[in-house]
Amino acid sequence: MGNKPILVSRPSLPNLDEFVESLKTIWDSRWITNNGDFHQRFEKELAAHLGVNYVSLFSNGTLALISALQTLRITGEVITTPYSFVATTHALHWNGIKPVFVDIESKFGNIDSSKIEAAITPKTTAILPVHVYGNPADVEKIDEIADIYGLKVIYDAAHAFGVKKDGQSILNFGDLSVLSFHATKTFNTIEGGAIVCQNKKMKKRIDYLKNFGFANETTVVAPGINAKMNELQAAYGLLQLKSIDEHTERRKQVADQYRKELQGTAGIGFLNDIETIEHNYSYFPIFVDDALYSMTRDELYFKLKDNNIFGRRYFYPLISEFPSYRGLESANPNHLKNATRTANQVICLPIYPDLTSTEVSRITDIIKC
Ligand code: T4K
Repeated sequence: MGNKPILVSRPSLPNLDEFVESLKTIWDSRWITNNGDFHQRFEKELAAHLGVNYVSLFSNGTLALISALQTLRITGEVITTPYSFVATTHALHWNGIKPVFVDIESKFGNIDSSKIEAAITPKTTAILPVHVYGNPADVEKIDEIADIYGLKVIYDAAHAFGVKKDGQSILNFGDLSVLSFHATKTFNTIEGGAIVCQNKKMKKRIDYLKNFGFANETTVVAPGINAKMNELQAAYGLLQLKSIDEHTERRKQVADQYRKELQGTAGIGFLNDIETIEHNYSYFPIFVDDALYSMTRDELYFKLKDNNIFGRRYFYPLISEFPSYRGLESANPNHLKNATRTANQVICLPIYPDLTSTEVSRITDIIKC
């Protein structure tokens, strides 16, 4: 019992009876995908919940990212961060775009906005920052740079479901924001994702692109892809909206307990809440400084594993270190010092709504001794 495996995340599921009711409706209707009733309702309710104008649902976050770049016809070079999940850069690669990596700031792990201008070339068309762990990137500065240089901004908001800055959704910054609803995310539709946009015209283009480019039965306006969310997942997502606030509150309690119990442990750093931000507590990263802590990050990571605690080193290695990207000039680690250090220090500890306080203490006890 004491040694039960604890994974980094555990998906929250909707009420099964309610989901079965939705399934019965779908079974009766025989409408199982392609912009059905549940899909349309979920888009509307999600937009209202998030406080955004328009949501286009996708089958996953990666296809949403790839399609967001297509939507804005991004080409050439795009400035991005190496400190993310590989999907961020892969989306550029799948569009034939050259990623240009810029270092992160060392406080929250987001792209360092003060280094973006130096990376702009005549080929730069856009900036693709990530709100890492749900902490907002420097949106005002990034949007200002984009305005000055005539660049587009697509935020990879895969971690930022429900995050608000000064009471406003973080998804309203930039041209487009992309969400992931993967099983491991704060809000899941098993697999899934979305693009958030500001106006109807843009939504129309996004919706064409995720459905092969069809504008009507006989008109294909662009070489689109098939990235539609089906009715079962949309119905599941609608039910998930009922419990998301309660789950976020429970995640906050877990994060607070971690902070309380790890406070003062030499060599273990963590992120604190920012006053102006409504957080979603999607991840709980700790940063191991082995000059001050009794062991290296990897020694702690494997010690936790030996105790059946499966944290994850999100995001190690850096994307810029993978074979597909390490040959790029901007992948030179000398220019990515903060990112390299952070990737070598991080462990994301388990966090999910039903992680018990006893389990949190079991984890912190191992870290503290
Ligand atoms: N941009 C960013 C910044 C992202 O973080 C991601 C995805 C994307 C874009 C792309 O979005 P999607 O196309 O995925 O919608 C996981 C997720 O698969 C991935 O969605 C996520 N980021 C990434 C950070 O984490 P892995 O390779 O670590 O997954 P895996 O299978 O090792 O699972 C992680 C942990 O969760 C394990 O301990 C097991 C546990 N788990 C997993 C699943 C699937 C469960 O307990 N139940 C489950 O059903 O990538």
